[in-house]
Amino acid sequence: MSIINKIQKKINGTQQNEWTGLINAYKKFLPINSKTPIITLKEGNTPLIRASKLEKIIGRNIQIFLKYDGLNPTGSFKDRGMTMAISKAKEEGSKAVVCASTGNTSASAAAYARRAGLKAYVVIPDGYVAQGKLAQALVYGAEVLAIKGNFDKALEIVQSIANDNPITLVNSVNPYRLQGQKTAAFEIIEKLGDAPDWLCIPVGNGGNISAYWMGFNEYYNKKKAKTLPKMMGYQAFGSAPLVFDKIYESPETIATAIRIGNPVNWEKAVKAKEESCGNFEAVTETEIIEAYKLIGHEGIFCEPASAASVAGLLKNQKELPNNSKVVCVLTGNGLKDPDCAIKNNDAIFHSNLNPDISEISKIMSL
Ligand code: AN7
Repeated sequence: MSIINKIQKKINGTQQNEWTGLINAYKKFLPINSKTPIITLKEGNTPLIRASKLEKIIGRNIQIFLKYDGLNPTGSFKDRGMTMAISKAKEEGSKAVVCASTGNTSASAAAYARRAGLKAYVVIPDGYVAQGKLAQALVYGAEVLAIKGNFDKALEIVQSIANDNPITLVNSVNPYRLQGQKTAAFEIIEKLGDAPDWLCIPVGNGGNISAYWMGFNEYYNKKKAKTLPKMMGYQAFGSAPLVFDKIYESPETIATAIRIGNPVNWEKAVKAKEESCGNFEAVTETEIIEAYKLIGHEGIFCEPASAASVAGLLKNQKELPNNSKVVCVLTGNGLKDPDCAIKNNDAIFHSNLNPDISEISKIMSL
């Protein structure tokens, strides 16, 4: 780059190596063209964090990394897919988008639609969306339609509406969503120098596991990775259609993000599991909360659905050879679901104290 260019870039406020979002970073791998308006909040490039306490528990020289996708702009991995879906909707001249959501998709769709100047309608299961996610959808200015029914019903409704009306569906049936989400696999390979042995991931609709598998395969085929990981997908026991190969009419779990009884990417998720010689497994509510707390001990706060990845790893650890490398995907930020955090922790909380130095210092046993 010439001196003039460098100075120009400084003046424009963009440093040479500044991260400008995953579409800019992975243009070559994404279905965009010179006319695509890039709608971005600089999503992607999330940290891969070594989990030393978990490594101590599992032992056998197994390396564990947490892909903290809860650090995306709206606090979940959905932003990876949404930057693509909304950019393409804008390119295609759409004026409005719609989605069904357990919460994170609605937060992300609302933010990116707002930025693009599109109207967003989000259909959610009334009473089953975590507070933080609902707050986001409202602040980003979506129109929220809460139904007396679960996510699966909401999806059925929005699919039908999007079929018959000029409105873009931004659930993971929209192929651009998975295209954007596959970039998380690229980032992992770039950081580790190869794919891990296992990729542990929570599964709801099966979109993300399919996107990761696509990403790992693309880098493998381009010789940017020497190996492919086993895809290990985890669902909550009360909501485990892929594990037990049956539709759940009334899915239930504390991990409301993955409270999904009839995954729309069913076949793709099964294909990812089978081609990779991976596994689907159900984890209990207790196992999810235990993992949630252990992740907290690493100094990392994720939402309960995300903790299913670590719960699953702990459950399946005996199948891991010594010296393996594992990545657990933390799909959403813990701040999304403060109710769960306040009800499920081992912290000591003294309330109703007098504002008195000696009383307070006594409690601190100083
Ligand atoms: C934190 O927001 O389906 O298997 O509507 O929010 O790709 O569905 C959320 C899903 C995992 C499951 N972790 O991913 C929605 C929604 C978190 C999530 C999943 C979701 P998929």
